Amino acid sequence: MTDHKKLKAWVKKCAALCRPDKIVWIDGSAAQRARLEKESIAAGEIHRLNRKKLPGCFLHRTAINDVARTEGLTFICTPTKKDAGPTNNWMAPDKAYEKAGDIFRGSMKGRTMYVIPFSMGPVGSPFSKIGIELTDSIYVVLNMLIMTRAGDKVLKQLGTNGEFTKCLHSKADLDINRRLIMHFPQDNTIWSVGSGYGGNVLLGKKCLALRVASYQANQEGWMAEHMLIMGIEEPDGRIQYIAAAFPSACGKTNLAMMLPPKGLKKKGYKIWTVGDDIAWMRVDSDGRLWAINPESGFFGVAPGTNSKTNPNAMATVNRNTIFTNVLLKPDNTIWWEDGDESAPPEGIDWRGVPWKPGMVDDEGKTIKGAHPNSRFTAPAKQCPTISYRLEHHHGVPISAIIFGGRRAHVAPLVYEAFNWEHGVYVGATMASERTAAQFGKQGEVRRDPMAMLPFCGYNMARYFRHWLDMEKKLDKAPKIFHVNWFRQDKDGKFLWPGFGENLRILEWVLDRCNDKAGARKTPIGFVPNPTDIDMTGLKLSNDKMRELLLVDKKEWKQELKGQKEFLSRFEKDLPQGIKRQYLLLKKRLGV
Ligand code: OXD
Ligand code: MN
Repeated sequence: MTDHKKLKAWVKKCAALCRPDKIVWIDGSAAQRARLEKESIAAGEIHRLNRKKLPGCFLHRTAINDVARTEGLTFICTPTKKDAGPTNNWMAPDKAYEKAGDIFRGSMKGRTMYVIPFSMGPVGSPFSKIGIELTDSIYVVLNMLIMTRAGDKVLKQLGTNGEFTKCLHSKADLDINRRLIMHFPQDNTIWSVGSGYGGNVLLGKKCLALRVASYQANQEGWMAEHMLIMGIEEPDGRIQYIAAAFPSACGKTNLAMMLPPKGLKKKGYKIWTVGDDIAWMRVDSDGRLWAINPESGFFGVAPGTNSKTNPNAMATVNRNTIFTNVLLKPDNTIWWEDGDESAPPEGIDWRGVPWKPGMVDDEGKTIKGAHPNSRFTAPAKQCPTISYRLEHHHGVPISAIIFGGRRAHVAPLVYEAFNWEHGVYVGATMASERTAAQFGKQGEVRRDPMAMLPFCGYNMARYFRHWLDMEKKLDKAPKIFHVNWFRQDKDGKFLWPGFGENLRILEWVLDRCNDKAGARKTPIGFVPNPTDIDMTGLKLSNDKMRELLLVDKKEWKQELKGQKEFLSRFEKDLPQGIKRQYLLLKKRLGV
């Protein structure tokens, strides 16, 4: 097992609190995984899917009230409220340990506690971090085995006194009133209790790789970001990498795995997927920003994923995948809305209830077969476009950073920030319409700086300052862009086809980085002229293109008000650079 005294003492302490019947250390072997799968099937926690059509695949259903991240129950437990900042829920550490401790107490009686040693990032990379998750859920173990590098090799790397994040999880009784997701960045500790939903319980992901890591990154001078990483290879073999931040369920997975559109195919581009959700970035000895994807799997949204929107994801999830909250078909395969097939005549819905297409609830609303936030957990290495550099300890150099949101209006298809400081302002003020990945009213516009609003483990004003400060460390800072694939016309129709066609915009982005493409200067940044984007093989009227690239001063003056209101939440802590950029934008808009 391990000779790490602190680790053993901590496991013992947690066991004394949770009182499991048994403790099992996860070794990462196929044999142990197979045993756990059997046990989990017997307990009714997972269901084995059609072995022929979906080999190695399982279905899991969460509790009905446990289908998305619960931001209202997620806390940053720093010594002072100010350390957590105005955008986080805060609880004093003592109180948080006590409150969650009451729920953890005895919660694992009659259950097994699994000890999962996991590495975020390739095992042994100087940029990786090790965590140990204790959990009473085999579903969590099986997911962690996909999403992280886990098992004995990590313990070996940890040695006898290596640092690790202490992650404690118990389903407890899955009662929403006894559910808490607590982060103690100063203690390098995460406590999650009362939930079984991925984002709340796969503690390496949002909790460690974003909330705790963002705090550590600020201390240590690097960046932990909610970003996909992808490579774009030109026919001469040169690959340039971009990192892009979009709020949850805004298409990061689709973009990271895109196929070049027909019209651009002859240019010979190839896309490489490095990551679809999280980027850890730091300045390397060449003065450039380098990124690793700390994960080894994808935890993607199923509905809307199909052979048109994301053929590579479809090819990834046809084996060794855990599906959560999708519809079960009579042939023991699965289905979700806006997938490849039309609805089956019958099935068992995500709640475990018999389902037929067109069924409505008491209010007359269509009952979905799969939950809108239903997910697949799939090994990254199964993705046909996975980059060989996923396992490289140094990761990939980043040429451009892209921010994006889901905005029906205001934000043009793409624009480039004037400089790093302006780019940080663009990221700090970005906004998006709410999706199914969060509880709350869908469609509502919320400011989501750098797509990190729910994931920043410390005061966001300080996070902005950290972003601004990174420029000083960089000899060659990536250029910063903003995209919006979701702009609509007057009738509410999307103007841009999206998906593979987005490569046309990435091409412009990279051409701008290489001083090869034109643009016009607008008050909000450099915007391409319609002729600056290669539209070969894509029919889109000039009017549509003009509308997509429009910067409407009236709308932007309104937008400026929203930005000001949001930024005012940070009061005196707002860094000078952000204030300056606000004033410059105001001036450029003639306000
Ligand atoms: C995710 C999310 O699951 O952002 O990646 O919610
Ligand atoms: Mn995410």
